[in-house]
This record gives sequence, structure tokens and C-alpha cells, in this order.
Amino acid sequence: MPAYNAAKTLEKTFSEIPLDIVDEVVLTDDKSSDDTIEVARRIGVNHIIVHEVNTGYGGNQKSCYNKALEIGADVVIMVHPDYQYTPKLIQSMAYLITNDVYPCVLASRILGKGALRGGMPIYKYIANRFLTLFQNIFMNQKLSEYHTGYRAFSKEVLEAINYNQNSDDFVFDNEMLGQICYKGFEIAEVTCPTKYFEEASSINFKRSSIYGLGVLRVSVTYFLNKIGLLKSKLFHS
Ligand SMILES: Nc1nc2c(ncn2[C@@H]2O[C@H](COP(=O)(O)OP(=O)(O)OP(=O)(O)O)[C@@H](O)[C@H]2O)c(=O)[nH]1
Ligand SMILES: [Mg+2]
Repeated sequence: MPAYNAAKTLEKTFSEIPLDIVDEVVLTDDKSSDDTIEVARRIGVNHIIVHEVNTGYGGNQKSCYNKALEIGADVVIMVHPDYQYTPKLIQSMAYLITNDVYPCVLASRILGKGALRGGMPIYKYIANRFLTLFQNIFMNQKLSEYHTGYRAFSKEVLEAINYNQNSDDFVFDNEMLGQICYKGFEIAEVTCPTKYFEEASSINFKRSSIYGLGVLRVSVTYFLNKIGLLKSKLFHS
């Protein structure tokens, strides 16, 4: 769980994690200004990594995945601790990976009709649909969305991509999916109910727009690399 000011929602998220199959829980705190670390300690998160400076959403995830691999994870599932995504899908997602059906599974808010019903702002919904269409065309994929905060990876996937050289900002997530597709790994999707509420949603229009432009860049860069016109570090390191 890459955490940033998640004190109000962390315990609820943690309480739904199926600890019968989840061996280790890693939380990285990106210099939250609230009690995220205290809450994490109190509820018994096994591995708490504390950033001394705020590195950003991508930088926070790098620490998270690095730690997960270091402690020997075979399957790594990232879920936002803001309780927008229920950890009750963890068994299903892990099952697909451990049974070698798929090496990567995304929990999609767009498969089904849950996103708008769950309160996703209409501008985010439209942007999500547009960016997804654009990215599917440029990357020759057929995903329902690339923007979920709930993702499962096999160890092999994480080891095959150089996520540490990605952006420290939100576009990290998208670069990672681009790298996974570039390497030819197949991605599965499961439907995921989503809820938007005040404590869980902080990204404003400006940050979302910067992210959107980043997604367009990743998609076009992917295409140019695939046809051999570019050799970007993102896909070739
Ligand atoms: N490390 C870090 N994480 C952040 C920062 N701002 C937001 N986050 C995290 O990024 C994730 C996405 O941000 P949200 O505020 O949930 O975004 P949202 O508006 O709900 O949009 P989606 O969840 O992406 O649909 C959450 O897990 C936040 O905790 C930041 O400055 N640094
Ligand atoms: Mg959120």
C-alpha cells in the first residue's frame, strides 16, 4: 500500500485484507502529514517504510515494490489505502497469478457500471475513457482502463521491467503498464466496485491534466518504440 495521508481510511482497508493468504503487508508512507504511520503500527502492518521526504506517488510505489521483492514475494498486489477499492478481490486476483493463468491482473472500475455509480467525477470518467481508447489504439491492447489503483503482479513481471527508472509522479502507474505490455505479458481484468468520497480523493483537475498528458506521451512513445523509430530508456533498460 503506497500511503499518503491515509490515516482515516487505512484501518478499514487493512481490515479487509485476507490475511490467510496474504503473508506480508508492506506500507510505504510518503511523508504524510497525518497519523498514517501511527495507525499502520497500531493495526499491525508488518513492513512500514517511511520516506523522510515526499517523493510522490510513483516514488512511493518504487519503495513498495522494491521492499516486496526484497522480502521474497511471489505475487505482489498494490492497493491504495484510501478504501476506494475493496481488498476482498485479492484472493481472485492472486488466484489467477498463482495458477499461471495471467501474470498481471488489474481491478477495473470501468468493466461493468460501477465507476459513475460509485461517484467518479464525470470529467474523470470521460478522461479515463478517452485516454483508454487512445492508449489501446497506440499500444494495440484491449483494456477497459489503465488508471486503477488496484493491481496484481507476479514477481517475474516486476523483475522484468525497470520500474525504478520511471517517473516519481502519478504517471508512474501508466509507464509501468506500458512496460508490461511492451514485454508481451498478458494482462487480465476483474470488475471492481469503486467508491469516491472526500477522504479518498485528492487529485485536482490540474494534477489530473498533467497525468493525462503523461499518458498520451507514454502511448505515443510506446508506439514509436514498437515500430523502431525510437529507443527510449522506458522500454529498453
Ligand atoms: N506519494 C504520494 N501519494 C499521493 C500524493 N497525492 C495523492 N497520493 C496518492 O495517490 C493515490 C491516488 O490519489 P487519489 O486522491 O486517491 O486520486 P483520486 O481522485 O481518488 O483518483 P483515482 O483514485 O485515481 O481515481 C492515493 O492513494 C493517494 O494517497 C502525493 O503527493 N504523494
Ligand atoms: Mg483515490
